[in-house]
Amino acid sequence: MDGLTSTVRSALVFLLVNVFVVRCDITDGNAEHLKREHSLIKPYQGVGSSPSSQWDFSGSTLVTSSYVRLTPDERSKQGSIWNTVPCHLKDWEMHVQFKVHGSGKKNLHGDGIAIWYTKDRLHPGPVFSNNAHFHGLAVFIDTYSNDDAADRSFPYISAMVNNGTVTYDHGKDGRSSELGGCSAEIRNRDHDTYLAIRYSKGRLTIMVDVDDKNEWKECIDIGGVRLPTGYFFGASAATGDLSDNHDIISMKLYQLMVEHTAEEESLDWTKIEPSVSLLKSPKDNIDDPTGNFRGTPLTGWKIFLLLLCALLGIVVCAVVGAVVFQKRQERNKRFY
Ligand SMILES: [Ca+2]
Repeated sequence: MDGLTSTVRSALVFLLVNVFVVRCDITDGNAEHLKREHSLIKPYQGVGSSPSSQWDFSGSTLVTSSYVRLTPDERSKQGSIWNTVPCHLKDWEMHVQFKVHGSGKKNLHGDGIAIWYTKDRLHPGPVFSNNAHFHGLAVFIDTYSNDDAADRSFPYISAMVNNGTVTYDHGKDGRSSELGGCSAEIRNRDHDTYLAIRYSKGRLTIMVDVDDKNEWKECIDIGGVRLPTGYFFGASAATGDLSDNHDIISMKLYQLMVEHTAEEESLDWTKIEPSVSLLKSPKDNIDDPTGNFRGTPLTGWKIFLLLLCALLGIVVCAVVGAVVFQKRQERNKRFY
């Protein structure tokens, strides 16, 4: 019995180690790969004020030593902050720590934050205070449901890739152009809230960490996304009739160490046109209440994780069974 228990125990340890290794792979938070020139970190020294500054801002944005407030909790404010250094990394992961808070009651607050990776910077417009016909990637943290008929819960996080030809439909919360999304309770939380955007080998993955559990939860994961190098990272926010404080605490960009083929390396990545080779038209998302792309094939690590979970389940059952069996044996001994 003891032999069996120790075997089960070592199997469990082995599996847990594997889970840990897989998790490390999902969230690359390796400080060595942090790119300072694309990161916005407390206390934001020199932001906006010096010619050598790597970030500048416009509109209602207020930079303090502990947060960057894109808008205060007041009506009709628009603010943004932009990296001045174009990003030439092919594979990257951006971690955004943010805080949305205000005095408005449920559903009486707005509009949210957008995180950008775009060709143009500081280009004001109607989409969370930025240009509607942008080139590149936008991730929206939309706190107000403009569409009365929406069958989803807000705040809602969604992503959009644009080559300048598509207009974000504010009245429909960008539903017709979104690539996927998820609901996330991010407002007026007592703890820190995070969003991660990973772009690697044509795969866009968006994860959230908003429940104070220090773990990423997948929000969007799609392949076939093409984004060039040489674009700019930024963040913007807007308030309308309803408002909130929209604060960015940090934006940390990590380089992902990924190998590319010689053919890929020889391309001029700055010439890539932003696009998504969709399995279905984004307009079909209207029929999909979750806004997720079903039908994307399971990738290697997903299958591995699923198998691992199944294995873990079996092992846990075996351990519990063994313990119950042992307890019963002991009780039986006491009786006789
Ligand atoms: Ca909205």
